[in-house]
Amino acid sequence: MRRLAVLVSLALPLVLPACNDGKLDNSPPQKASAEPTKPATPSASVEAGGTIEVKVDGQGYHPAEIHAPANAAITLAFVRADEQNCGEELVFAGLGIEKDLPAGERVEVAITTPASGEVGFACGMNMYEGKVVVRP
Ligand SMILES: [Cu+2]
Repeated sequence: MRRLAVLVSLALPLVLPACNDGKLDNSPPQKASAEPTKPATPSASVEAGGTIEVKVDGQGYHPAEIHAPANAAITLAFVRADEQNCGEELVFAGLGIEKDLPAGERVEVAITTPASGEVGFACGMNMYEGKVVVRP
């Protein structure tokens, strides 16, 4: 009698392919763009006979754009908070108005708006610019 020896070779090498060469990227996607928190040119309105205060600082005039009715008497009250800016001269070139703005003082400029268009003002070097825009 012959015994059949069943040899079962378990020596089968398991070769796992090294397929995972990718690096996991779990970083969050970048936000496309931050929303602006304030408009580039802050504006404000004044009515006929009214006064609007305009602050002057190192960034220019605030507001830099003032909406007003046509043919209206309005007053702009400029307040230059400190010396840390170059707003000491104020020029309304189209109206022939020039004023000094001493720091800490309130300087009122009375104008009459035109029938349409806008009236620009600037510092003596044209670095800061503002305008009164006539409402249509
Ligand atoms: Cu200037």
